[in-house]
Amino acid sequence: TGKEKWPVGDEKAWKDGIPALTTEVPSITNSVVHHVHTSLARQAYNLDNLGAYQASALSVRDNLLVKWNETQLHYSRKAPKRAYYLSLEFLMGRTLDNALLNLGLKDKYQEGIDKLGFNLEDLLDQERDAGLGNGGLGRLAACYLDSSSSQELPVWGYGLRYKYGIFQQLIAPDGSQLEAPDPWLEHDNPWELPRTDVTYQIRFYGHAERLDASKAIWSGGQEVIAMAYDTMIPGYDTKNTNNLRLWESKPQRGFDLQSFNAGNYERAVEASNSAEAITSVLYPNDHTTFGKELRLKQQYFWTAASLADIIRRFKNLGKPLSEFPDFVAIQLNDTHPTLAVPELMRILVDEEDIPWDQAWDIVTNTFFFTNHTVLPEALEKWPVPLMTHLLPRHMQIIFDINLIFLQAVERKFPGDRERLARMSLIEEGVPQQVRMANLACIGSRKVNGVAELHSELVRATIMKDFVDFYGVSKFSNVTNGITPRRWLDQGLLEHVDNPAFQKKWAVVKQSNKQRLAHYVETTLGLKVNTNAMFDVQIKRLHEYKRQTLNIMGVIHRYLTLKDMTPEERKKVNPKVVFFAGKAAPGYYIAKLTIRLIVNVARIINEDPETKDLLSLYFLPDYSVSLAEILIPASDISQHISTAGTEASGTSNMKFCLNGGLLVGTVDGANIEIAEEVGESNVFFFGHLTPAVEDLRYQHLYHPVPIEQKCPPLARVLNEVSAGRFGDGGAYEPLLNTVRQNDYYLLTEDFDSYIQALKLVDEAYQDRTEWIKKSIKTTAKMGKFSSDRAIQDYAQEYWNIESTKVE
Ligand code: B1H
Repeated sequence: TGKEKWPVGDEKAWKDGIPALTTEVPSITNSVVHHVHTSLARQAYNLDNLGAYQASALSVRDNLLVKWNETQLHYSRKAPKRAYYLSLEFLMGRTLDNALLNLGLKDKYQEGIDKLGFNLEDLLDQERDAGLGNGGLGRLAACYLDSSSSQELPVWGYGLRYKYGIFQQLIAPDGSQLEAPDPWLEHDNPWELPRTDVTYQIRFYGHAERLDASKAIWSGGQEVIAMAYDTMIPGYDTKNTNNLRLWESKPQRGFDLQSFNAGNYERAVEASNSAEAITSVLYPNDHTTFGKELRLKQQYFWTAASLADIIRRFKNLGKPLSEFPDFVAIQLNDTHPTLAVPELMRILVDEEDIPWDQAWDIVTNTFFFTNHTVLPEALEKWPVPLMTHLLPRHMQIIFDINLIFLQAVERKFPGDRERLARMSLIEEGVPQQVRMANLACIGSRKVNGVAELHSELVRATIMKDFVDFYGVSKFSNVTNGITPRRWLDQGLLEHVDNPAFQKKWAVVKQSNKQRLAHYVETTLGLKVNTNAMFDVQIKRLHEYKRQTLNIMGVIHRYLTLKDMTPEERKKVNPKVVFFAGKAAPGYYIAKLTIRLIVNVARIINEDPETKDLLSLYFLPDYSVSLAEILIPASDISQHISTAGTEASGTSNMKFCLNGGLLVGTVDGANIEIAEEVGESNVFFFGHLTPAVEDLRYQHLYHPVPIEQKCPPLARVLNEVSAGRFGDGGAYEPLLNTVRQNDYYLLTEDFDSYIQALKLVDEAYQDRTEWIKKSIKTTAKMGKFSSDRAIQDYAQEYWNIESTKVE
């Protein structure tokens, strides 16, 4: 309204007191020194890089807060429809560098910090990654926040403030992965604003008593407090600065007083422990569900707190709840926040007295659901007994939703019992289970996949019955994107054929390779040949992503080199292969793959006959920050999932944006990348999605021994078995996944994979052609900006408009 009353005192005094932006070098140095003295209580003589980083971060934070405050005021005055992105993961990485870039103040701060006798790059390196995510799904959420601010869209993120993010990966002497906790909040986090005044009480357990056919009262049980922490999300070249709100769990104030009164101090402390446990750690099982009560608690705690916050904000508008979907859109990032569907029903029906059908109407016009994988092991199901125990009222609501829904299905497809069983929210069995993807689908206005092929597979497989029921228009596609701010590391073109430009391009690539080589030397103490082709595969370790295919290819290359005469070797182009990625702590085969890679590296990097031509590095503890070093340094990167298994992939986009070419299968967003950059600039291989099912069937019922099916791969496996890379027996379980059954079809794709790598070698021989390919690739990547993706969501799904802060 612009007519807020000044709460106290003199309006002018308030207005004059609003801090201004700090944008010039003298005021920047002043503000950094100010923070050294007042916030850190230190001085020039006892300031190290960490302290200087903290003071600089606080100075930048002051700038962000000026914009953040203006943005929030502007949004509440304008009251536009808002969108909320609910994600259990936000893989933000570091903030300072990105904030400086988006504020347009990097040069000024560099200069200011220089004046104070520090080096900005060293300070940037002091920051810990915010690793609140597993991989692509969490990083996507972070890119979407960046784009929402940059596109001046009123979007907030909601997630959990895990005390420990994704584990730190260490490599044991025998080459296997060890996990250590990630205490990322050990030093104060300058980027978060604790909101001790923004809290909600969240109930668990207890009992639900029905009042009539739809309404009930949920009471008793245990309550914990959700407290908000806000993180500023700056946009690029705009004032708009959105908010990411993360919840921390805390024990109820005066928790379990009875125990205290009875003198049972230990029980009281236990209650406080269990409340704090909820947000203590990120679950590291990417693509697999674990069925643990604590995970379900996380999901409810987060969705309930977020909804309470969203509803409170909506109510401030003074509108009736029937208009909720006109002012609020909520995106469900995978099925993890699906409890928001029954939770909103509970609030509307039980607390707001809205009739069931009207409430359902509000719910199904508010939510939107993104699916990120069709792999069956990733589809979330929760045991009915667990849900009944933890969330008795939600379980009732889910049964009620199910009953009404199945009646509608029955009317449309009379007598089709099997269809009803497939579409039910409840999977029969001992115990019964709640199918979260079905619940997310029927509770949402629209459902989308994350690349064209994937969205097609969603329609054809996991959501087929729902497409029959609702019609196809509810199911569409938004191809993923990445923010060019964080992931584009070099300038642009127009000058593909300009030799001077090509030369500059090559120089940039070369210096990026040197930066990576420097990193490897300082962290692992190993020297990297920067004159070689850099070949990179970095992603979570997973059988479907086929790091195994890559390492088998490396061994094959090594054996081929060993077979050559010295004369023949002279014609070979040197190559360095990099791997990085974490394995879920309980994923045995994935961990064994890491161990094999590390031990193969030890042997071949020491072989005097071949080490100048082929070397191999496994870089521990992959993270956003490490990706920022690896990606710009690549000549070629590998995205080699079995066709139909990788929903999209987003690192493929980051590599191509940085002029790295791609060797990959016809899968996920690889397909759309090739459409954009031209197929001649992508190295495709392998069977296509429609063939996969048949091949798996053949493997199961008409197996052919690997010696017959793929002799070169059989040879590789035999060398590993025979102990050429250390303890052969250790790898048998991994090798057997290929020898027996071969679910991910390595034996089917190995030959064409080796062929594709050969084409890569040949193309790399003609360096000018290669550079042209590289330039063209970067130039054609516009489609994969998350700005485009977020505009798709804003227009086709959320119906929100940009709300610029002037
Ligand atoms: C993706 C996940 C995922 N798909 C369950 N599914 C998780 C599933 O903790 N969990 O339970 C965590 C993560 N992650 C990835 O999403 C896809 O594999 C990529 O292909 C895609 O690019 C990315 C973003 O859409």
